[in-house]
Formats: sequence, C-alpha cells, structure tokens
Amino acid sequence: MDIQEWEQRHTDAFYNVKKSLPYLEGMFVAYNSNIDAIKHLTDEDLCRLMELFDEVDIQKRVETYPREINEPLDFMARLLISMREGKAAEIPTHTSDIHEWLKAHLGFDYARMGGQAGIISNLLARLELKKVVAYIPWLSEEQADYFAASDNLLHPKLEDGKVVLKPPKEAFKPGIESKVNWIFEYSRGLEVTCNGNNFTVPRDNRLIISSRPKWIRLDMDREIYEQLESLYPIDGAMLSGYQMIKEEYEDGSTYKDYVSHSVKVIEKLKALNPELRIHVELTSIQNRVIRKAILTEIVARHVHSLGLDTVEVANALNVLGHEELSYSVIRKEENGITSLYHGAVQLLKDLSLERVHVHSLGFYICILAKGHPLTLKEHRDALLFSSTLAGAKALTGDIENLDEAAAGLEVPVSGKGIEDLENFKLYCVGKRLCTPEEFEFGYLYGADHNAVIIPSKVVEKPKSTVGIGDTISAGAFAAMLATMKQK
Ligand code: 8BR
Repeated sequence: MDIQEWEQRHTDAFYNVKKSLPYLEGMFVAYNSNIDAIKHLTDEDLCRLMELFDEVDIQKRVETYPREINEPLDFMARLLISMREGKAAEIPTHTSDIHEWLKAHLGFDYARMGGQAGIISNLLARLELKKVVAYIPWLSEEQADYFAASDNLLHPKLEDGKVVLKPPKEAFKPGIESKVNWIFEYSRGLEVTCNGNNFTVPRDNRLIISSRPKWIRLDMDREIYEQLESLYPIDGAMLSGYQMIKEEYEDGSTYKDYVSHSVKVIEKLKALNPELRIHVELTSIQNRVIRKAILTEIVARHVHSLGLDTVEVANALNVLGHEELSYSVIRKEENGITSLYHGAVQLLKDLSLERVHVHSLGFYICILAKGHPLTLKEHRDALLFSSTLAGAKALTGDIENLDEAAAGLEVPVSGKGIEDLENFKLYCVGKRLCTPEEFEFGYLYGADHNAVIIPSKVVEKPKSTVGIGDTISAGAFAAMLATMKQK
C-alpha cells in the first residue's frame, strides 16, 4: 500500500465530505452524557488524603477489596490497590455523596463532557451540521453547561404540555443531580506508605469512580415520545448508553421493560421518516445478559449501523455464540485482522445490519450489506473523513470547528496500520475477496457483503484518547448520511 496515496485520499475525502455535510437536515443523538472530573494525583494530594484517615483502617479496608464505593474509605482503599498494581480500574458508586466529599476534600484539575451521546452531540454541532438534537433523560443544570453553546445544538423541553427545542442550557430538568465520573490519574514512581507498608507505583494509570445513581433510567420521557415529530426534520439517529440498563430495579421493573421502550423509540423514529438511518455505538458491557439483550433485541433487525472497537467485536461475538472466533479476535495474533474481518461480517449477518464499522489503532474496517445506495468510494471517503477527525481529536484534545478538524490532515497515516493491512492483503487476494489492485483501493467483495478497509491517521503522542472512538463513528456515520442525501 502506498502511504502517500492514502494521505492524498484523506485530503480529497475531507473536502468532499465537507461539501456534503450541509445536505443533512438534522441528527438525533441520545441517551448518555455525564461530567468527567479529572484529577492528576501528586505526592502532596496523596499525603493530604492519607491524613484524613487512620492508616490501620485503610489497611483493613484494602483487605476487603470493596467492589463499590459507599464511603470515602472505600475510595481510599481502591486507590491504593490500583496504585500498588499500576492497574486501571473502574468502580461504581450509587449516590452523589462521594462526589460532594471529593469536591470538598480534593477538587479536580479540570472537567469535560463525558458519555457517548454527550461527546457525539458536541462533535456534530462543531462539524456545523444544520441541526443536532441531543436528548439526555437526566440533563441537569450543571451537565447542560458542558454542551457546545452553538445555535445548531438543541434539546427537547416540555413547555405547557408542548415539546419545543431549546439550547441545553434552557432545557435542563431543575433539581436533579449530576452524573459525575471522577478520573484519578497517577504517575509511575510515586512513593506510597500506608501502615508501615511501602511501595512504588509501577506504571502510569488511572482509577475511575463511575457515578451510577439508582434513579437513572435509560428511557424517554413520555411526552417527548408522544410528540417525537417536534424533533424533525432529522435524517439520522445515533443512539448509545444502553449499557446503563440494569437487569433489575428496586421498583420491580427489569431490563425487559427498558429494552422494549428502547425498541418502541427506534420504531417511532423510523415511522416518522422511513428514510432515516439509525446507528448504535457500542461500548464495553460487563453484564452478559444485558450485552446479549442489547445486541439481539435492540440492535438486531431494528437499527442499520453499528460502531465498535476490536474488544467489543470479540465481546459481542462471545455472547452471540461464536466463542472461537471471539478468542481469535482478542488474541490479536498474526491473523488477528483476518479474524476481526470475519467477526465483523458475522455481526452484520447475525444482527441483520446494513453496516458495521470497526475502528482499531491504525486501520478501520467497514462491512456493508449488498445493495447499499453508496459506492465503495463514497463509503471510503466517509471512513477517511473520520480518520482525519480522529487525528485532529488526538492532536488537540477537542475539535472546535470544521477548520480545526482539517488539522488532522497533518497527522501521518499509521505505518503500522499499513503493515497490518499488507499482511491482510495476502489473505484477501488468496481467498479471491479482491484482486491486488482492488485491495490497493481498500475494496473487498464478499459473496453476501462488500467491505472497505483503510489505514488511519495515528498521533504518536496524543493529548488525550478519550472519545476518539465516538468521534470516528459519528464522523463516518454523518459523512455517509450526508453523501446519501446529496445523491
Ligand atoms: P475506543 O475508545 O472505542 O476503544 O476507541 C478508541 C479508538 O481511538 C481506537 O480504535 C483508535 O482507532 C483511536 N485512537 C487511539 Br486509542 N489512539 C489514537 C491516536 N493516538 N491517534 C489516532 N487515533 C487513536
């Protein structure tokens, strides 16, 4: 593969897509957003924290290995465990008490928008789409501040029984708590002493305290559902956050209730515009019952497009009964990319999808059902556009507008990505999925599907990698829809 050629294709695709975006009337984005509060822990922070506790108590709590954070001592114990092993961890908390305690006793360095729907809404608004309608069932006043303040980003609000679209800052629900996730980063080499035991932090990593308030429901307010047409015109919907559905709730409801409500919303979105396309963005879902229900009951047959990373491909295959394929995707051996390709094709078939977009570090694969109205070149442009956005996001941490997104064009295409694809080429040509020439274009032709593969831009020292996956999926989906509208 000629790296220079792929650089040029990125540039051409970026400007092609930029011209198409104004053809989109609107995009609906739901359901999850939160606030990420980030704190880099220094020596002094750690000493200050330790002084708030009796070291014997900390030691005892470490031994119980708390699985959730109910009080500050649980936090302290899990922080020490994570630091001792240099291992990332994410631990839930079900009230906002720890948030208040951390604000009062430690504070954060900075805070930013978190959650897939929050990140995607802001990105699409900054890509200057005509209209982005975000819907977050738990939009608090504090959370509303993290949405881009631009005229094209709106949120439904109930006014005198009527649903109207307003900027998020005028559409929040008064009096509800904010969902704040705390991210504690720490560096290798930090010396820690607790109750006479010493250790040195072996590597940089982080501990996340994720907020899971018990009252949160992944659902749409009844009035908004009933007046969904007030959100239109929209051409597409990007839905995420289903991983927040729980198996059982204290009020006796179960995941089945929320799965069926979610499907009703999807059906209504499509009924109001039969041309509308729906994309679901997956993330890791620990609970296998929920993971399977999301895939087989919400995604399968109801949505058109799925976005996910390689780990999620493996996890999805696993609950769909393809254990062997799942393991070979996760093992990432020499033929890892071949397994990934087969895994993505399997998802397209099992879930009756039109499109499966897998992003990996250095390359993206998009599997397409036969008969899609766009050409493979147009799909390739959509992927290349999203690769440029990923480059810009990794470089700057955030994309403020379309002009700034062009900064991603300066990021080089990944040499490692090109190398991985070169290895995959041997397989594809051998299996007659394409000729060597077709592979150079990134086009594959299966018996019951087509596919596009591209090497992607990778920033060597990224400013941050949070939200890049969401950026890739949203950029490519919006680009694809805009091109469909333009045709
Ligand atoms: P998830 O968060 O869903 O895993 O997605 C992360 C994606 O970000 C990866 O699939 C990869 O394509 C992209 N990415 C990462 Br991680 N680091 C990057 C970097 N330095 N430059 C560009 N893209 C990156």
